[in-house]
Amino acid sequence: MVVASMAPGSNSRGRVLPGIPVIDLSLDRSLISQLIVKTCEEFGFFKVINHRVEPSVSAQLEAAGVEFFNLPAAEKQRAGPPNPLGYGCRSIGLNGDIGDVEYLLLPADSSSISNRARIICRKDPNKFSCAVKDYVEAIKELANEILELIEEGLGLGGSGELCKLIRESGSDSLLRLNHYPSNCNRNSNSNNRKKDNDIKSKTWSKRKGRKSSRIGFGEHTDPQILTLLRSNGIEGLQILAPASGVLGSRMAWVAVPPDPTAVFINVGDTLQMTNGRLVSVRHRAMTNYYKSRMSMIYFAAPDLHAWITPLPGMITADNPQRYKSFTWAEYKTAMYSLKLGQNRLDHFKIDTKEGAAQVRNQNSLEGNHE
Ligand SMILES: O=C(O)CCC(=O)C(=O)O
Repeated sequence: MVVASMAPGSNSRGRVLPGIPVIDLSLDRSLISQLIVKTCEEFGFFKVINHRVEPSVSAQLEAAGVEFFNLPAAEKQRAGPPNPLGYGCRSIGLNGDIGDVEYLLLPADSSSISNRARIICRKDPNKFSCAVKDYVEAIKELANEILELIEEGLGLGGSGELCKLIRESGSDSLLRLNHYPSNCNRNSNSNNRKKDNDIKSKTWSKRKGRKSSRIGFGEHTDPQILTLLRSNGIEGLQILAPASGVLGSRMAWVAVPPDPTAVFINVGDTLQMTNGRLVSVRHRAMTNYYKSRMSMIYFAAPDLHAWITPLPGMITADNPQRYKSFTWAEYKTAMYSLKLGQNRLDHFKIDTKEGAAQVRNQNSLEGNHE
């Protein structure tokens, strides 16, 4: 595997893996498709370099995001509340999760973007909507490319099974801009002090010898198929991974070194269409004491009615069906009923005996057709 060289060890914001898996998209296709599947099996996470998302396109969206988050609070609130799309501050989801973050959750289809832009950026909605559309177009291409590579690495050839889920016109994909204000800025604002102290008592963690960071976005897995994240050069993202980088070793929070030129990829819950072969990664984001961080995240999701069911060849006698099939709408309903950190896939788990019986039935049906 192509692995970034990094000094092993740990820092106060999470351990540092000997190497975050890095996939260089300029390398041979058959090699990278194997590497991607391997890293998705082990970590559910990797970073891609030499991708085709132009730096100018990312910079344009980052600038639009910064301009929005710099607006006075009352102006930003006009784009909220997030129900579920729109501007949100501190509250994440519907079940009382709180983080030190403000965000804009946006639709990824062109006409909805234009409509939203009129509320989000009254000064120049056209500029805002162009920045979002250009980025979405580029990052969606990258999502397609990664899913094609995953299909190839899984031996599904050019079946297009995964890609078609996000390509369809009714795809429920989203774009999220997260802004994590620095703690020192926040602390200097006396209006925020009371709220700060409430959050602090829950999330502030004191560590020796340095200014602490806080939970910006609590631990969770992403429900969608694939997540593509790009952030500015400030650290904050952490993944739960084998501490020593070796599968089977103790799990620990691992700090992901920031790289604004790269795109970070998370396997989402819905890739359980691989029957547990690819794992969705638990992750969280911490704030930085001195500098604010901004991330731009594309969640590639299917149509609400899409049926999420194991891909061909993923169910075998040794690996009976692990999860019930579900529609994306059903999965979202389950997600909205749970707290951020709860394991949603557990709600769709099949008892293994039931799964084995399904394989036997399937085999005997296939036998009857021969
Ligand atoms: O902002 C980040 O780095 C991670 C945020 C995240 O996990 C999310 O928005 O689902």
